Amino acid sequence: MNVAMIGGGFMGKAHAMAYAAMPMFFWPAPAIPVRKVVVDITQEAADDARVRFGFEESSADWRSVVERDDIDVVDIVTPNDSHAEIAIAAAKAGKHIICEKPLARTGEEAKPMLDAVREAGVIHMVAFNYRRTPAVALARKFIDEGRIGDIVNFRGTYLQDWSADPDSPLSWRFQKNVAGSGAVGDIGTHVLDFARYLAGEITGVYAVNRTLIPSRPVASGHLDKLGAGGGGAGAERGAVDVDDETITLLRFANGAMGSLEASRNAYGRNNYLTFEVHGTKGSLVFNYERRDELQVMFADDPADARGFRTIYTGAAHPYGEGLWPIPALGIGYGETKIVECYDLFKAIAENTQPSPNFEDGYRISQIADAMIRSGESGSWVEI
Ligand code: SOE
Repeated sequence: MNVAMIGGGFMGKAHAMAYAAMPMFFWPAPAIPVRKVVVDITQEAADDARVRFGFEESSADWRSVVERDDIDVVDIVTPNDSHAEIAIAAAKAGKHIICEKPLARTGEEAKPMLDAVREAGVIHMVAFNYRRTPAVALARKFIDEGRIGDIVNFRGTYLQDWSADPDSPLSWRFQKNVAGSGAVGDIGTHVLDFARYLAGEITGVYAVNRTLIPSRPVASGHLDKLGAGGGGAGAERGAVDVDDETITLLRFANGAMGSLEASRNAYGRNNYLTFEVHGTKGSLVFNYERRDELQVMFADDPADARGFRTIYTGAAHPYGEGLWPIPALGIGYGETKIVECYDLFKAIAENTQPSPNFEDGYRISQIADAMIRSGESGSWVEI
């Protein structure tokens, strides 16, 4: 199946690698992704991405590319402000779509995207890849099997430090008109995906948000270099108009309660995406920085052997049939994207909607909006 990838940056690298590697891991593959066309903002950048990421063609015009008859799948790996326009055009052209997270800048912007894919009857996916980590999928399996009973509490964090330096650049991720929100939309939404995946639907939020660093050096060029590439301390500074961090309380439809913390300014935390889920019969703990491991505690273990133990994921666990045969050989960011790619093409081949899809993306955008509103009003917001 021919893929048009719109965007050749950091996420483009991850997705291109997954298209190449997916059949090497999951064989027979549900379909072979063909890296047909890559699009970037200039022809020069697109040519560079074509050579680097192994695409057959390059273009600087996404509109004509998404309409091509020979394109089956449109992959949106651009900054958040262009997701809606590209997705709606791709849906109208009858293409299956994978879109990077968050689906859109706001729930209001995400809704017409959901309407468009529903109307077109295409397969759609939003790229919350971390639930594809085998240990996370294993946690879900244990929950589905009732191994920890009814869920009573979910605690999730996503802490990074790539923007902790006040002189790191004002990338698009700090501009509301491009990103929609800050830590809430960029990384808090990954925790929301975990929360919904493991503990069920979220019905209310109470958030405390703040912007810790109100201005940053203006970034040059269009590249998303995260913490690097700014003009440094002496450079012209621009205003940050999004949140830097959030602490949010969560209420779930099933009566569980929970919390979410997100910050990109937490020195020493790199990709500290964690959850702890407590049930009436046990607990599960995960930390992406140790992503081969799931900590489990089952309350029905003998009293003298109770406590957390560590399961290293491998062939016996979710996606084990395709990934590495020995536990602890090492799951990486790339593997989560390979599994995501596998699930997308499997869904296309079987004509079923994968999860998370645009419906989940829309719901998560609504919850993120509620977190921002709650932070402004200082009160609970029902969703
Ligand atoms: C930056 O915070 C970022 O690149 C996020 O946008 C990604 O979704 C996350 O997985 C890694 O960090």
